[in-house]
Amino acid sequence: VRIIHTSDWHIGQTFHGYDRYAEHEVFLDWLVDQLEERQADALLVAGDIFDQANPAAEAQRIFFRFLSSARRRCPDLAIVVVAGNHDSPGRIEAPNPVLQGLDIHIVGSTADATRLRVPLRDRDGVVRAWALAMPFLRPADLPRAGTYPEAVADAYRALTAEAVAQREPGQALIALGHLHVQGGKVSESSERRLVIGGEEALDAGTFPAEIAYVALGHLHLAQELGSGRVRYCGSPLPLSFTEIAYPHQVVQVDFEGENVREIVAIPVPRATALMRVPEQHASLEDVISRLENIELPQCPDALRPFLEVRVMLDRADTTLRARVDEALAEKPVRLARIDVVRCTALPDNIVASPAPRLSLQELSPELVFKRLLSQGDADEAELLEAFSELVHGAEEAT
Ligand SMILES: [Mn+2]
Repeated sequence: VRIIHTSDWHIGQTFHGYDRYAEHEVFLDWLVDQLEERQADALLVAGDIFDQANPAAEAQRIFFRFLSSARRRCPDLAIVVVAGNHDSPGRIEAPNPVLQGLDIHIVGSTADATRLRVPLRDRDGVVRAWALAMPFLRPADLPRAGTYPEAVADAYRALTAEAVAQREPGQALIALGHLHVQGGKVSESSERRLVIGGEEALDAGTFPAEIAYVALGHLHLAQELGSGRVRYCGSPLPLSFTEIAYPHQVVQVDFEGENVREIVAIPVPRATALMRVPEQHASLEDVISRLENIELPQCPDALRPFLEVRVMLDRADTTLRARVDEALAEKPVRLARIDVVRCTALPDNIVASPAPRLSLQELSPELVFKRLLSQGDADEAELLEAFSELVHGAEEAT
């Protein structure tokens, strides 16, 4: 069988005040083309379908339009979707009564264990593999004893044991997951942490050997761990300026019997460019002249490039925003943010090195809480865990 592995769509993401619906539509149209051309047997989506637990109507419309179009154009395709830490388990499962008969499987929680094993069929309708559809596991859903990674590893062991008992010889086991594997490269400003105040990363070796391929989501950089068997496909769109250089892709995996035959990365065309001008922070005069001379092709408003302007100032400058706006007035670009670093006057023989400062959007509630905690002498681990539960609770309620 042939599967396409993708994750971390974050439909509904607001990017520095701009929506990204048009970009998501371009990506999902492209994805349906790929599924059809490549004659994929299954699409596996490893979490963070939506950016928020309570996605806007337009975000949901885009998702359902995709499901409908994929179903129409690829009648034999199985679609398996698991919830990520951004998704609400209950909300994402709500349409299941309608989707059940359509070979579309959305798994938000582990409440119904029978839904965690999905048969994947080849073109002739023969079951060739099983998807182990493990959603993001919330700390509150796991046994209190032991650490978070231990509890998650136990859940995978139990699910794999059931699948091994159930499968016919020659059928591959393919696990999904939305979690953090040790050694994975993180993108600090856009991945919301899974567990606060404790160890959250799993060892790549904890996935049982019977699993041929582990299709992961959560980390936004495409990367493989554990000799290629354990893989993050990465997000299809850059979700922050720190992800500009990522090779955004979906992953095609072919299986022969119980094993992987071939893995191919398929680059995702970028509908909207993310630009940093200049590459390195520069003085305001320098920056303004570069902005005035920027050449950009015309394109639809909703797909105009996002721009981060990088300025180094030695003192606050109240004209900054107005001058940047003026320089960009006629340009087909969307100003996303102005990143300012301060250089204080230093003796000539010392080179000023700008300290990066976090913007309000990059600060998470957990980070603020952690910083405040570090000023006192309270028991950090316990308070962080309690705070994390409150934050998760609040996110689900909104
Ligand atoms: Mn994500």
